[in-house]
Amino acid sequence: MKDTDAPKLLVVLGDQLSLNLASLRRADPYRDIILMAEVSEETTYVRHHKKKIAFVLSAMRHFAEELKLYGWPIRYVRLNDPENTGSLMGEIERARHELGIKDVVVTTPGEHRLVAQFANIPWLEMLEDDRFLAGHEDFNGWADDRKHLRMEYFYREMRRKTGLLMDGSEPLGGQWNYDAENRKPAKADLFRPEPLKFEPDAVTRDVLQLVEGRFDNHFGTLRPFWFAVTRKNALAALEHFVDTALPHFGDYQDAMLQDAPFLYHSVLSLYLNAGLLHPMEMCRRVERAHSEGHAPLNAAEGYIRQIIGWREYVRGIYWREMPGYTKSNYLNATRPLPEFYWSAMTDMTCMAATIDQTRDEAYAHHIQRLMVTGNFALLAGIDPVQVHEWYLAVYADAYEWVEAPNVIGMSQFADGGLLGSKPYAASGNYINKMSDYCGSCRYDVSKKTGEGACPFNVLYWDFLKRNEEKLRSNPRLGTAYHTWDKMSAEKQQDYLGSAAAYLQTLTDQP
Ligand code: FAD
Ligand code: DLZ
Ligand code: SF4
Repeated sequence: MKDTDAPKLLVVLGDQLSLNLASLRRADPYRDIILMAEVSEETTYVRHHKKKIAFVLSAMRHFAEELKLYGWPIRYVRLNDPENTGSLMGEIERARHELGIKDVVVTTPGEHRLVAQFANIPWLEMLEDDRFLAGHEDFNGWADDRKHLRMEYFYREMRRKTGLLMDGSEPLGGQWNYDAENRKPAKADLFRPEPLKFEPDAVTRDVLQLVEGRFDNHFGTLRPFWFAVTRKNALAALEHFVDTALPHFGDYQDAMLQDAPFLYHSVLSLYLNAGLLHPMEMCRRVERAHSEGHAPLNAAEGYIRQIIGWREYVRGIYWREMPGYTKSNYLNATRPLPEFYWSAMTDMTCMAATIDQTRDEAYAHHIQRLMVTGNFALLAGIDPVQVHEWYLAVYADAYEWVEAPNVIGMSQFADGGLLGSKPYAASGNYINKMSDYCGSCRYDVSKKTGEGACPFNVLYWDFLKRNEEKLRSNPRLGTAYHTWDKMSAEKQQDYLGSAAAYLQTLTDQP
């Protein structure tokens, strides 16, 4: 029998930095002890971007200080502590032993990898992570009796459930989704707001030194480091986004400009995923901006949809499909990830710009992730496991529960269409329409085949032909296959030959 009055060890992970965390709500500060541990297993299970490690460790240290101010007893283990065992499990065991505590409580981790480690241990209790708006039961209840799990229908349920942008039982403005208004290409003279940037304080400066010393061989530029590492500053970043960028968020959501890495995006995902912001408070703030006349409906609806729709939906898919999901490879893609995903050494301006920016900021916005680096990997037939590991490493907001469905499902179609109804495959024409990349590219976006043709053009048709058996029956690709069928055999051969020559250059690379 459990002694309910015995002290407990409450473990708080690096992406659980929320005062309203389930395990903290359950705890008694006069009896229990919080454990937070910086451990090499978490900092190296993929070679995370240096900025991501610095963000998580500094935010953990600030959060521990905040908890101390509230009077919580804390055992905080630093990465360089000589006794550090290097893993969360090791640190839990060590704390239990040294403190003489039997029972451990943790809010369920966001990644299956850790849940598997923590499962079936009699003295370890995992509480549901209720910082999300749809629990597993809610999602499964919605998904169980459906043939197709389409985000749009899940999103409508979430609008009803939360009451966000609702007019009684109807969506505000009469439409659920204003995406059709959100496809404006970027103009060169567009005003470009920047996210709110913060000077590193003494705690962050210490962490930066640690990261410089220990993770020099990881991808990414560490300085300048400007992320918020406290809830107070993350809230300031939210206010800044609402003031400066939200009104145009919808209009230019899909646009890309070479020297504007953030455009009208919020750059808040890293704070939200680490627990410094709560999804509902962000959505309420955006809803208020609309009701006060500061942001149009297409912007507010578009933003809220990303959070209560896409974010919750991908999490639901992840937990429904794990553990097998991250190994999915529906299209049997096997090509190794080209080295230029790390070096940015490629003549394709769109790829070089997105990868350069990823290296410098640990950030790229959705369309860059989906339609540039993701699209290229899909068209070139890169092994989805390698693509998944790249995305998990390089972005400051990357945790497997949100990254894997976006990569394996949305971007690589490796789940065979469970998440998206068709592959996000596009030729150079799409990138040219939505960006200013092509003007300064060595490749010619208007050239379809042969020397100097845009690789996206060449690979697009090769991708469709290569995967014909699996994709031809997809109704959303009917027009594309119809166009292919109408091409002369000579033209088709021209495409396939050009693609083979281009793909050979990838194979020949070191
Ligand atoms: P904004 O454009 O300002 O959007 C607002 C918020 O909506 C984001 O902060 C985010 O919390 C949420 N959101 C938007 N789209 C999605 C989505 N598709 N799935 C989940 N949440 C979404 N998001 C991550 O948080 N972590 C990842 O590791 C991640 N990997 C991705 C990989 C690929 C291949 C793709 C296509 C998308 C990925 N996304 C990921 C989703 C999305 O690209 C990022 O959430 C977004 O770019 C973060 O920047 P932002 O805060 O400026 O977002
Ligand atoms: C991402 C990360 C990193 C880099 N380091 C730590 C750490 O040292 N200690 C910790 O508790 N958490 C860290 N995290 C976040 C975890 O990896 C995250 O909690 C799991 O992946 C579950 O989502
Ligand atoms: Fe990218 Fe092709 Fe445009 Fe070059 S021409 S920037 S490769 S889409």
